[in-house]
Amino acid sequence: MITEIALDFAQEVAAHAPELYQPIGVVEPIHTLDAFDETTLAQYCRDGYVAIEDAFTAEEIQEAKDGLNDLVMGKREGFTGIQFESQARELLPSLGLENRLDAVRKFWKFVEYEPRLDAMARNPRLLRVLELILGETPVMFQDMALIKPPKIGVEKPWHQDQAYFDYPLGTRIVGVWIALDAATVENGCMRLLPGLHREGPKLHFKRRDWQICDAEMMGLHPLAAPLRPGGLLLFDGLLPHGTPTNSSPHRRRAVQFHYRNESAQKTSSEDRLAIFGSEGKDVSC
Ligand SMILES: O=C(O)CCC(=O)C(=O)O
Repeated sequence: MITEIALDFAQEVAAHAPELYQPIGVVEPIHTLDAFDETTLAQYCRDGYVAIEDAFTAEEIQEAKDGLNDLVMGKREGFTGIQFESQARELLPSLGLENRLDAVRKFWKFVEYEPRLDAMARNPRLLRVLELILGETPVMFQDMALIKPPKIGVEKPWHQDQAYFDYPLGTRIVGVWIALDAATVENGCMRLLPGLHREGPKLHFKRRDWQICDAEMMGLHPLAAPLRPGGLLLFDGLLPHGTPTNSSPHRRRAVQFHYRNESAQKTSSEDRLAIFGSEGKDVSC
């Protein structure tokens, strides 16, 4: 059965300065999830991230893409977590149902509707690595996918993921970002700043998104994390990261899951904003 998808479009946002995402080098991935060991864990703790090639097979990646396609084609009754790119307003009517992914900005809360994406989040090889990092049973608490379609994919400004989550500082949070297409410097692969998670929380401002001030990030020296399809990036909830626009003709689909340690307790949004929020702190950006 096909259901009608509500057309929710993202707000239009200003362009970013290209030099905000100019990488000085690229990350060096390890090969396969099974290769993640104590040495890799030490590297993760020091740098705040680890990239892993060939974490998922070509079949698993195809299943995930098919899952996203079914979501945007309206094949999952009751699913509403889709936002389209603001620039897709004109494009969307001309796209057939099967090409609608090329207009999507983001999906969220899909695992309960799409078993193939749920299976990805519960992959045992991935959960073994997460348990090593978290020191406890991992609990997935957020599922999301930023699609960054060709030509119109917008920026995700520099931020720390923990600024979005109501968990107190000290909670172990790991983001898992999985490439479904080749993620390249040109089509908007991840940029990150190795080791900066150890500097702790940074103030976030409402600008093009809930983000770290451009002035604070300008002139720093990010690495880019190009990945083949099936590669993934694991990163700490306090690691500053972001992605530029995709003005290339190539797709850059990805899904991400966030995990916490099982015993973590929630905090309030007020407590989170007292740490990460800029409001009332007499600072400008
Ligand atoms: O997929 C992207 O472009 C960025 C994702 C990201 O950094 C996030 O949502 O935290």
